Amino acid sequence: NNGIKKPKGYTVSYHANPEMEQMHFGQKHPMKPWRLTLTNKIVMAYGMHDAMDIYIPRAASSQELKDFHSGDYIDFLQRVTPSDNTWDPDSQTYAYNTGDDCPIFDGLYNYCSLYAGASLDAARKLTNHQSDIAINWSGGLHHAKKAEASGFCYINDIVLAILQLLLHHPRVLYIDIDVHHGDGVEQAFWSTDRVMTLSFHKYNRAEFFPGTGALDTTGPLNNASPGAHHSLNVPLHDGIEDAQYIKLFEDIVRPCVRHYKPTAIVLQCGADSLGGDRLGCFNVNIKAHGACVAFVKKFNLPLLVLGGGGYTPRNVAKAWAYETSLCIGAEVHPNLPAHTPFLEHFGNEKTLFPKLDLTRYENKNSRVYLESVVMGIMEQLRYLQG
Ligand code: TV7
Ligand code: CA
Ligand code: ZN
Repeated sequence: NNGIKKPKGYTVSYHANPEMEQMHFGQKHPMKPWRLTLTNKIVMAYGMHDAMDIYIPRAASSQELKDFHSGDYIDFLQRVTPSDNTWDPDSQTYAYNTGDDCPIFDGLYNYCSLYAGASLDAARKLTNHQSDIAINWSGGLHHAKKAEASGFCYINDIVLAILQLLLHHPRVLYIDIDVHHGDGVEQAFWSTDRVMTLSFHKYNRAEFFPGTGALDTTGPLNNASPGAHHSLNVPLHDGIEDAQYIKLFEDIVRPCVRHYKPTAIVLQCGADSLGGDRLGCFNVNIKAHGACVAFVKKFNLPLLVLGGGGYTPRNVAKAWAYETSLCIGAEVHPNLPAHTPFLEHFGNEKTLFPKLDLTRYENKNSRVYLESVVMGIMEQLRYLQG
């Protein structure tokens, strides 16, 4: 096992608690915490752990969770069990929007406090200057609201981590490449100019979850609110391809950094934007997904790297392992090491860059459409001057 040397001049930390990887949302549920085991196995098989500081973070305390979430919602998560009847006949819903997307399973509170604890630990390593890049693949659960679960997310670890960064940083840029709109983070920082949120996602108001994130949703409409023009959205159609996605990402992120001048960046790397994802509808390959991480790294700002969605576990694990290698600046061989555990799980594609199934979604993003999206974003950034 020939490990990888620590990068020169900067420190990368990796925050993972294996306790949460055994959790089950339910048989048919697309969210598989086990994808994190697969990710960590590939990372370790390459010897990448030798190049990073590895932490097994403690769970977040209920007090820490309440820094964003309402007390009654956290108390509910803490005491609820799968056998409780949380159906409310008056509102015809389950409590706090739990149900099919956000089931109540055994160990739910432990799961939530572990992934939130890992993001908080990662953020603190950045604020106390022990890390330059901190990675938590179990985090990135961007849909959770103050007092409500949503879209497989219960606790918004991203909001909690950004609140931690804001104790030391005047401006944080949040970038979200999950195929879904990062609505929970956008909503939490809607009326402040200390966080700029930028989400790339499939957008179709009626047909694709969560239905928000139009190009003209940019913050409070009242220009007197500090949050005006600080929520940016990049709505996309089915089937966007590598070259288009990379160019779009760079053409938008570059001016966002130039105009907003963040002092820290949080990057949510949801892997459901990969081609062949069970829930996603883009045609992005692992190299192109990783190119976004590499591009953000080049700004040399304190960087928090988080996971998110990703529903074809074998591809999720490869993408996040590859992105870990980009963070440490290591060139790794594309072939998975022969001693990688679960190697048989990858069939005959024992490489970091498998041929993804790009046949399911025709590309509906024209050059003209993408140019109009970039222009729409640039128009918002012009308000930031001065
Ligand atoms: C960050 N899509 C989360 C993305 C959250 C997407 C949804 C499902 C789904 C849920 C299941 C399931 C599913 C095959 C897919 C309007 C509904 C339709 C529940 C069945 N199979 C992230 C959330 C999205 C649950 N929800 O951004 C149990 O797909 O579209 C919806 C809402 C109502 C609820 N029903 C789905 O990636 C982590 N859910 C199988 C079993
Ligand atoms: Ca997104
Ligand atoms: Zn998603």
